[in-house]
Amino acid sequence: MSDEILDTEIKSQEFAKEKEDHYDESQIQVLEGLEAVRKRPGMYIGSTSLRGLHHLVYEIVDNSIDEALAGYCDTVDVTINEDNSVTVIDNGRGIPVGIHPKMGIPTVEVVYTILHAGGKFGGDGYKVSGGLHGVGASVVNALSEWVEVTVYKDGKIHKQRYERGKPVTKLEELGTTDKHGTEVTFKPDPEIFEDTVFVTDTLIQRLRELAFLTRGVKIIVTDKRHVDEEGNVYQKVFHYEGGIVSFVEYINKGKTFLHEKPMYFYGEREDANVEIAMQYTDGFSECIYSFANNINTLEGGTHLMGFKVALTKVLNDYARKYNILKEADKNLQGDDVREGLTAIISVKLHEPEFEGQTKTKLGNSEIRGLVETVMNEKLAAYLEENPAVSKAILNECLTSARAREAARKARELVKRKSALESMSLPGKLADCSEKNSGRTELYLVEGDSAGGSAKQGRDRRFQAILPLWGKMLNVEKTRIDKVYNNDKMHPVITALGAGIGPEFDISKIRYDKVVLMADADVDGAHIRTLLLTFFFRYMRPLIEEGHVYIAQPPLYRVTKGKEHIYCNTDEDLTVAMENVGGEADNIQRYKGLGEMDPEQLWETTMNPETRTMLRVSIEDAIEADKIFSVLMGDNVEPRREFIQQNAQNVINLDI
Ligand code: 1YM
Repeated sequence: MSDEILDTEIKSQEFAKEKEDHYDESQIQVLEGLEAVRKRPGMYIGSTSLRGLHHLVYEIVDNSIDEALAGYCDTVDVTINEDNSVTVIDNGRGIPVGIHPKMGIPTVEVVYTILHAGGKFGGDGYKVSGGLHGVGASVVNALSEWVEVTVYKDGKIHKQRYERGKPVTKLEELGTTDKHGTEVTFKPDPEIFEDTVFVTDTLIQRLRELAFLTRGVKIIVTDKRHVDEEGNVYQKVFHYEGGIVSFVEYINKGKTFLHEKPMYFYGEREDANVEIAMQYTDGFSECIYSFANNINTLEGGTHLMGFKVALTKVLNDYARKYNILKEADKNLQGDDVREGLTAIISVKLHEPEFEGQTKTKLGNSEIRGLVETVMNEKLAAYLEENPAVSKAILNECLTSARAREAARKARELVKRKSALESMSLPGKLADCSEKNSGRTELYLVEGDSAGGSAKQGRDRRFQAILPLWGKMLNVEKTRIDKVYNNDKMHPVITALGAGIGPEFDISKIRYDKVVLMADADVDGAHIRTLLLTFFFRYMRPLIEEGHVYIAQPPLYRVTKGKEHIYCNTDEDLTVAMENVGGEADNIQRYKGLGEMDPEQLWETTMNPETRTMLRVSIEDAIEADKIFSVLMGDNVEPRREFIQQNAQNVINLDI
């Protein structure tokens, strides 16, 4: 079992082999190891922000998932306790408690106190750690105020407690049990983390993803901090017998598909395996997500490359063979065969190499061949066996190819026209005088009248205004050629000057910030959602790199004598009323931007010194993708469900 591997991992640290004394020399070195983690936590968990905080949970859960992958555990229970500690329980073999031959202390203590010893040495299973993951239990221990580990194994219960990485009790035998498994509770150290309050949604999303990626494992998430009026504790259970097939079905809920069941392909080599699930929809966006050892490879890599290359080849070969593509026709391109496709590619391999800016790009070259082989064989066979489906898919691909050709022509026409007219910026744009200063801002403003106020109120050196009017296009239901020619979208595209879709080039954007400024009511929210959908589908890097903002015009103005206080929320209003001292002279509720004069608009919403703006970010692209298609797509039923489920979260329907 693991002792052997533990040995090799620990060897380099050359510990003295003393069995009796708990605090011998080796232990001192151990504690120095964890001290290093406390000094530079970022090196081990990426950051000490919320992201790092949640990472602690994933680190412990990963050990349970490894145990599940090794075939010994099928249930993982994650509980956020009232005090913001977290308990993770699995029903696996339990961490070994016997004295470690090299270290002379119980193996569980080795796992929790020696840096890197808690890594993945999961028997016959694949090493499922990589990137930031897998730094292990000892890192969580080092960064926690306290940790308690309880092991149920061989009929006995053992427990040990640590504080800031150091054991404060010996491993104690507490009694007998017929259970087996490991239970760990830890409380993140407020000396280390900026914020120690877990965000339920963040944990839920990752744990759901893990349940999809680990077929058959039941992950139960309980948040004891959230109890409803009837006294029920918040709980969610994720258990998917379909694995990544269920994942695709989950993403595609609310879409119309071209074939009933997602396709599923599996293949393996000695030290790696690949799973692919995919389903075509009649939509226009491409939702392809790749994972390596359960880590979302946001920057793609060799597995994704293999998938894309093989997909294009297999579909072209089939289309040629059955004369769907005629001799004179050009081959289908990658974009054509991926339109409307939802796919999950999940690979497991022994020693993943993660590259790229965020270390989420898989570098192992051998994986590309494996994925290509699996696709070439299995997808080709699927197409042969399901001719009706194949025909429907290729039809969509051909339509997509034609639309792309039409879009290319439309773009060329626009380019030529603008070259002739020399003025290519939209007529309604009030541009700023500075160019590319790194602080320029483009305000997209709802309605001509608010646009007028914004034009007068702005600082024209660096703030540009583009008024938008009428009904915006819902891009979720439109193909790229129509988007390009649309009279509502076209000004936005040309004002930004960086193209759209596959040709979008972030380095060309003419403004550093794009600010959506709409009324704080339902119509304003609709316009914001339409614009965000557009940016998400056609200019995603703009959001990913943090250029998109939402202006926060005030909801109220409280006047007392000559003093005005602007409030963005009802809570602010309550505070303001308390602070003015005595009755306020006047409380104005703003229904729209139009009610503010240019000076007020500047002061409250546009002046960088005094305004608040929300920066739009994509925490979870998969979830965002799903929500956009549910909210803006064709099918009404999932939208109704979404609204019913989320209505209780809406505090102020006017926002
Ligand atoms: C709530 C956290 O840590 N579960 C867990 C961890 C281990 C085992 C089982 C395990 C692994 C092996 C053999 C093996 C670990 N053991 C070790 C080490 N849940 C949680 N469940 N027996 C039990 O890998 O061969 C490290 S993790 F090193 F002690 F074997």
